[in-house]
Formats: sequence, C-alpha cells, structure tokens
Amino acid sequence: MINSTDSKDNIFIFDMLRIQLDSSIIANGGKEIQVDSKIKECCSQKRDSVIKSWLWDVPGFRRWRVTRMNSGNSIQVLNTVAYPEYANDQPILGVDILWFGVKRKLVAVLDFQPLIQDDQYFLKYYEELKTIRNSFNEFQSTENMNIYDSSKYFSPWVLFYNGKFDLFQSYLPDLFSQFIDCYWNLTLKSINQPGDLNPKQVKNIHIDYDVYNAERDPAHGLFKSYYGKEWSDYFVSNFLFPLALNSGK
Ligand code: BLA
Repeated sequence: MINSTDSKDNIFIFDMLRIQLDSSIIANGGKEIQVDSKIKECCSQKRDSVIKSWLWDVPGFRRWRVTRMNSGNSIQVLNTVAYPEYANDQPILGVDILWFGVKRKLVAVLDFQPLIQDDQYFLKYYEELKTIRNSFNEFQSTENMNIYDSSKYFSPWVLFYNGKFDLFQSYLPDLFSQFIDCYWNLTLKSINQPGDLNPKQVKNIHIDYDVYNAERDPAHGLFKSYYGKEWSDYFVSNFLFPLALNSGK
C-alpha cells in the first residue's frame, strides 16, 4: 500500500536532487536567468500538479535548463539538459528522472549525450562515466528503451533504469551527485582541450538534437494531459527545444 508518508518522502527526494543540482551549478559560477512567467511555473487546472523551470547562465555553457514537475504520488520529475558552448564539442548533459508513485515505477536516464558515435570521441570523454556505471549495476540495461533509439544521442554508458524499483530513495542522491561531479570534471578538462568538431559542426548537431527530441519526447503527451495543449506546445517549442523552432525542418 502507498501511504502519504511515502509520497512526502518521494517529493522530498526530488526536491533534494534539484537543490543538489542548483548548488553545484552555483558553485561553478552559474547565475539564474529570468524566464517568462508562463514557463516559470504552471499549475494544472484539472489535477493537483505543478511544473516549474529554471534557466541558468553557466560559464562554458550556451544553455542550461532545469524542470521539476510535482504531481504528488502520481508522478515526480526532475529533468535537466546542459548544452556546452559551440566551441566545445563535449557531450550534452541529459537527465530525465521520473517516479510513478502508484505503480512504484522509476524511469531514470542519465547520460553524457554524445554529439557523435565515434570511438575516439568515446575514448576522450567517457572514461569516468564508465567507472560510475560499473558501480550501479541496476542502471546498466537499455533493453526497455523503446521510444528513443539508444544509438542516437545516447552513449554506450548511459545510466538507464525503467521498471519497478523500491530502492530509489537510497540510490538516487548518490548516483546523481557522482554523475554531476563527473560532468563538471569533464567540463574542466575539455575547456582546456581543443575539440575535434568545429563550432559550426557542433551548432548543427545541437540543432539536430533539439529537432530529434522535440519530435520524440514523451513529455509532450504527459504535459498535454496535465496542463493542456496550448501550454504544452509553447513550453516544448520555447523552452525545452528552442532550436527546433527555427530549424526550418
Ligand atoms: C522517458 N520521459 C520518459 C517518459 C516520460 C518522460 C513521460 C515515458 C515514461 C514511461 O511511461 O515509461 C517525461 N521528459 C519527461 C518530462 C520532461 C521530459 C516530464 O523531458 C520534462 C521536461 N529524456 C530527456 C532527456 C533524456 C531523456 C534529456 O528529456 C536523456 C537523458 C530520456 N526519457 C528518456 C528515455 C526514456 C524517457 C530514454 C525512456 C523512453 C524509452 O523507452 O525510450
């Protein structure tokens, strides 16, 4: 049985993950950028649910967005994507963590999303992520990845879980902090290293990433059912994947 203490604990874990993320962004020089009020926060008319978003200006990054959805025991979400500057060809940070309280189901996806699928690129950027993945056995299978293509914008070392998972409260904070720390280490190293892709190539890949994800992200359907079609279309095009809007595709 699910009780209310359970639900509070889960909300607390997700709030903690976001605070952990905020603190590490601020420690690395991040400053919050104001977003319009429609994007900042939206409450569902139909259900007990609120979605809040933040945009950060972080040295070395073109864009860093964070979204937190709180629908009590129905669904908890933390989602963040960090796009490095075009002059840096390091992977995009991608995190999507969802908890469905009634089903006791966890969907957790944490990856350094590669700009290209290339052995040299993997050698350069994935050493530390490999080590983390090896210490979280449960997060190693992409078998249940159905909507996305695991070989497009996912690395072979993506931390992925999709299914019933009762231990998430004890696992997630540790997994998340190791993962984020690892990404900062990577950023420090790659800012001082020339990339193999030039800024024009990186820009085109960032555009393609937004186009691909705007088409595929199952978030859109979920948002529609909570916040209506108009808000969802606006949020996906203007906040989640803005480069898809002007790509001409
Ligand atoms: C899955 N993500 C999902 C699902 C939903 C969301 C509803 C399907 C879960 C299920 O029913 O099994 C929801 N995505 C969201 C929400 C936001 C969002 C609410 O972006 C809010 C902003 N998704 C990402 C990023 C990655 C990602 C950055 O946004 C990569 C790290 C991956 N999400 C991802 C994957 C799945 C998923 C791989 C599993 C879907 C599949 O089976 O392929």
